[in-house]
Amino acid sequence: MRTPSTPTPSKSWRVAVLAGAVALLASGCSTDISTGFLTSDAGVTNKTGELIAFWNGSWIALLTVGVLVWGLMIWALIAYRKRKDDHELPVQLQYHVPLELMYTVIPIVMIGVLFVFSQRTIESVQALDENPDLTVSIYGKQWSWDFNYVDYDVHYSGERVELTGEEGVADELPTLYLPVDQNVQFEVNSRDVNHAFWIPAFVYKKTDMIPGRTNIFQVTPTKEGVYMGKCAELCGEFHSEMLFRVAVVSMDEFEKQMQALRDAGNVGILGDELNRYGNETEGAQH
Ligand SMILES: [Cu+2]
Repeated sequence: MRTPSTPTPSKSWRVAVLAGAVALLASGCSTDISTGFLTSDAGVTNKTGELIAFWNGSWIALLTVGVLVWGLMIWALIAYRKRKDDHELPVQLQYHVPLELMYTVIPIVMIGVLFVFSQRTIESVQALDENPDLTVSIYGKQWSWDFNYVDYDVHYSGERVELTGEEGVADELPTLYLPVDQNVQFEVNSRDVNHAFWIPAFVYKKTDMIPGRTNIFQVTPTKEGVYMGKCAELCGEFHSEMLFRVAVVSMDEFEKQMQALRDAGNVGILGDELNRYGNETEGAQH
């Protein structure tokens, strides 16, 4: 019961909450329905197109089923509610074989369809070409990244960037350079604890970085630009600052960057010898 002294939420308060929610949604998601509200587009890599198509197909199918099921539930609640003076049990339907077959077979078919599409997409996205154009070996470490450009025998060793909230900090993030339209093999590893290598705009996140184990995937970036990358596995105190940037650049620019690393003396590969536990087998057991 509401006493007169209890303030009721005013209309403006409700409008403010609604406006806030809309602003949050608008800033957090792309508003483009064709990408399924993902902050990417089909042209970013050779694989984003099929991943976005799979995502869109899945959520549209699932939402359709959801709306149908919720609709039927609400309809049944209303149509078959208990009426006044109605004290009879409704018609009982246990051991109704056709009905039970229906609600067993339909979900199996639905899961089967999702399974086939998932499997097809996974196989295609994880396919490895025997001769990638470029190999980068990447180590996650508390709380930054080492990038090795294996074919060029140069490396870049990142350091954690403190997020102070001031402008310009993003420019200091470790940057992974990738040449556009080249099939890149990523070999990811960890120096200490589990991390995960994630470039959200590439719409692909399978690559856990596990000490003592090399995970491999390939992707061809097809659109020049700067993308954000991050660690996607809670890995300790400064996990949130384990960030990097990915610059997809022309081949000319890429070669220039490789030369710059060589000129800076960053020759050679930073391998397992820098892992916290010395060698990878030992590291895996900690
Ligand atoms: Cu991490």
